[in-house]
Amino acid sequence: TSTQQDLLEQASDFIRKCYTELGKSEQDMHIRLQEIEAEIIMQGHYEHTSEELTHGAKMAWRNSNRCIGRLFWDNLSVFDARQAITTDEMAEAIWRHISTATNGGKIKPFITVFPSSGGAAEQSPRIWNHQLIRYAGYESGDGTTIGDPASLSFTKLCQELGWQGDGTAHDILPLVLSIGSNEKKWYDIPKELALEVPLSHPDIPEFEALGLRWYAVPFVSDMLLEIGGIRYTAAPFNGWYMGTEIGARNLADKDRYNKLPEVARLMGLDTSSNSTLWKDKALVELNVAVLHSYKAHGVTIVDHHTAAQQFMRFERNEQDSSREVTGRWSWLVPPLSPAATHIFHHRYEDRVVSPQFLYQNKS
Ligand code: HEM
Ligand code: NRG
Repeated sequence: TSTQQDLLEQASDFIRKCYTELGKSEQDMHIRLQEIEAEIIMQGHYEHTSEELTHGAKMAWRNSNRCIGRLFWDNLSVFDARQAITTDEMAEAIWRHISTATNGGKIKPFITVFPSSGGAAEQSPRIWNHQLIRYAGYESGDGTTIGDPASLSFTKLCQELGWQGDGTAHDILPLVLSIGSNEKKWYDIPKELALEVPLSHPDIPEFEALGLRWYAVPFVSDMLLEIGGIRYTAAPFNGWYMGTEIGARNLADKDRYNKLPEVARLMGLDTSSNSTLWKDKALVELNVAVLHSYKAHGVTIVDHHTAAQQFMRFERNEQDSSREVTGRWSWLVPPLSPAATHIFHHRYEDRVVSPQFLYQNKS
């Protein structure tokens, strides 16, 4: 059939690239391609070997146009959780991922890959959290928000499922899983797994009193991993934070924690006019506090200047390997001092290359 033909084409495109990169022989490649063709004809889909899965996931990271952290694409470790067929088994695999990747603060990039639907979308495993660890957001009576406004709708879903938060600004949301069309199940994240960093500033002692904190590791959990036409709907991954994600966006955006006014007040800045650049000054010190605190707690983090330099090394490596670097400028460029990085002064082609990470429907 035509869908089988499509799948075979995508599979063969992937196997050729993958086996060439891994230095395998023509013969190995042909044997494998025939095996895959037979599998597709017999069952409508095929299964990756663990070697293909691992290299495919690395390629997907390498092809992530919005990611500045791609220098380290070949250092991704893969947990193959394709045998997990219940949500309980998924949760177990996720606890292992969180604890191994967090590694006491010395963060290691990991991805856990759950079963692909095998063509039948009704069987797909899903993680409904945007990130495995994230703070809840609650609407209080007066129209203000407690916690993370970005989590408002997911927090409501959790409450409908029967979860109850403490109502603080830093309640860690539960893990919400489902398989196929079965009902969603929620799991409290074991407290000791979620490493967090309270924020302080190296030379503003009063900063600590703001009570700001953030979790150590970003585990993106709602994207689909596509390798050679096979779609993994649950494949949470993590690297470490770039400081600006927290200091220039999560804590600073007006529709997130909106902390610039409080930081400015603490610094004694004149906020009566835009032209005092009080927002810019507050942004810089907030970002200094983020980098300082993660470092002081032994939690891996990268500043945006270093990340941009690492990205430049990635671009050179790719050129040396005769691969084109694709990218999305508007995401690669850091939100703080963008023009101080080379990225600002370059152009990037935002072309889709497979294997890749894709957005998928949120309900
Ligand atoms: C996006 C940094 C590891 C895949 C991003 C963004 C940053 C970043 C700053 C933009 C996020 C935003 O603006 O919201 C890093 C750093 C890493 C790392 C410092 C450290 C190792 C990884 C890994 C993967 C990955 C391990 C996958 C295996 C992606 C993808 C996006 C992204 C798919 C786009 C996310 C979206 O569209 O929401 N990364 N990353 N990154 N990264 Fe990375
Ligand atoms: N901006 C989001 C996280 C997105 C992914 N960032 C990474 N990914 N660093 C935030 O929570 O601020 N990673 O895999 O390391």
